[in-house]
Amino acid sequence: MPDYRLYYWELPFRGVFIEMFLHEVGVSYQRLDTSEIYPDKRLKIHNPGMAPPYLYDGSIDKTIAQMPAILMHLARDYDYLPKRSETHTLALKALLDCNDVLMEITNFNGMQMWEKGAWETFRYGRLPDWMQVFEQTGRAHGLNDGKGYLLGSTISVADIATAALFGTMTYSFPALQNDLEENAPGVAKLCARVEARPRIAEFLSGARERYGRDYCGGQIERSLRKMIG
Ligand SMILES: N[C@@H](CCC(=O)N[C@@H](CS)C(=O)NCC(=O)O)C(=O)O
Repeated sequence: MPDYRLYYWELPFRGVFIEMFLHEVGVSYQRLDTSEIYPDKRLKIHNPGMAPPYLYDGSIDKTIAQMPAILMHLARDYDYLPKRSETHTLALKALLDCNDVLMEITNFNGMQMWEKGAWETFRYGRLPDWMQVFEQTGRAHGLNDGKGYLLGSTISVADIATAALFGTMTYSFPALQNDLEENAPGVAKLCARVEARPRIAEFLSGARERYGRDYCGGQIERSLRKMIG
């Protein structure tokens, strides 16, 4: 049995990307408190990493940080990467795009709290553009309203990440569901299909019971909630 340990906060945010993937491929893992590594031991582990999430992989007896790197590692091991070099690269790009959206929606990981003007520029400018980036990527690879995946006819890590991004965001902030449906209708349906995959659905139902609509936590979540109303 593979030995994985995920160190993350008791929140969905970046952790849910890894948890959804681990459930999709049906491997078990332990979820551990970040304080076991972060911050005191972050330089003492193999492959030091600045901040959670961290994934320990017993098969290499090492720990990996950075959400996109963790997903690339798992996707390679479980054959969830597209085969062609362009779509393989686009899978990495999709993970990096997801992480950029997470950074932007939290105003650069909570560096500053949201204020109305800046929030509206993001919500009605960059966020719809991001949604369209995913939609156009999917359409270019055959995603339409009810079938297909982001990078072709087979599910890949990019689909799990896309659903972890927009599915979690719209669950935590239901008002953003309309934004997604207007700007990225194919992606909205893709998120619902990925979330309905049996192992993912079971995981999400437990996680949503545990965390409710919590998203990224802290003052930045309070600031986001104030903006979205
Ligand atoms: N780029 C990193 C970002 C890591 C990150 O910012 N983690 C947040 C939680 S999602 C954190 O704990 N930050 C505390 C810190 O940076 O000291 C990743 O994708 O994993």
